[in-house]
Amino acid sequence: MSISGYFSPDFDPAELAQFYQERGYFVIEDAFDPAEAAAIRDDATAICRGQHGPVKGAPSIAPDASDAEVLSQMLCIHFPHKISPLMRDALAHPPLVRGLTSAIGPNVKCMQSMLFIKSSGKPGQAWHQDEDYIPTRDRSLLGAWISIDHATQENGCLWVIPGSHRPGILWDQHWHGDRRFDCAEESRGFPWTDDDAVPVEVRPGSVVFFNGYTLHRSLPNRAPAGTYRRALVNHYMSCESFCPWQPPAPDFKAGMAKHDYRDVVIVAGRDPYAHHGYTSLAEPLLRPDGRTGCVNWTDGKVKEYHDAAHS
Ligand SMILES: O=C(O)CCC(=O)C(=O)O
Repeated sequence: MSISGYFSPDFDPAELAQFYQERGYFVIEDAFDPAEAAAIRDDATAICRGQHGPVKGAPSIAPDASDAEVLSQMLCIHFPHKISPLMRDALAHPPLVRGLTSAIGPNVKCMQSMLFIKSSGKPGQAWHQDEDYIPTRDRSLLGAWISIDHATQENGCLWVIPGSHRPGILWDQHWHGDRRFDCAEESRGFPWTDDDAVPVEVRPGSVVFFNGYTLHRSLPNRAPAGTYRRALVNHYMSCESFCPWQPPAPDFKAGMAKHDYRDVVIVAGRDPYAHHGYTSLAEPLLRPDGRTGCVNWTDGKVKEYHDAAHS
């Protein structure tokens, strides 16, 4: 069995599934070839420029703005697959789907994509578990983090705590007040320390898969100006689980256990809830990055982060 969790695209599914069950993550190296990764990278810039249509919350972009100017104004665009045919195809890229079916089971659906554009100096994301945000009924949530640059410790690669998915506990989240990270809250109170974490450095085109209960974070991009750490992250779950996500109305409470979000793409197998129908609800939107409008940075809760790279 792979000790490091890095598998080639011709991996043995049983070996990969065993690693995933024990450690809560794995990597498929070169799941996208260099040309495919470069095409996603170019398309990411086109999305940021608004060339595929509007992105809610995004600033207006002057046609003569340089790529660097454009990319520096973005941190994370949610649902790029809604406007980009290439990002839509990437949801079901065959080597990626093999990884998903080995880890989740034969029937897999996708409910979300996110495009992270981490320019030099941009913050990371504090420790968290993705099932805090996207619940499943069978703990099947899995993030597929498609690297479109070389992700290194210097430019803010992903870090995971191996095995942290196994207790099946969602740890309490708190506002961190730490400028290394964006506005999302930090999970605390778990029995691991930063020393238990491993960096997941990957080449462009490689994919990091991690369970929805696996604690993970990323640090700021401290590489020189002009160095990006971009990733397309898609989230999947088993088709057998309802997707009790995105309540249909702000005051919707009754029936959450039966709620089944239907803006999903079936990427493998069959959907036992196909009779619930499918719909299009999500729109592409820009997430504020903590330097450009997060309320947490303006209400006195900020702990300054002293770091030469950020002073
Ligand atoms: O790419 C990053 O910096 C963080 C990604 C992440 O935490 C996630 O997709 O859940």
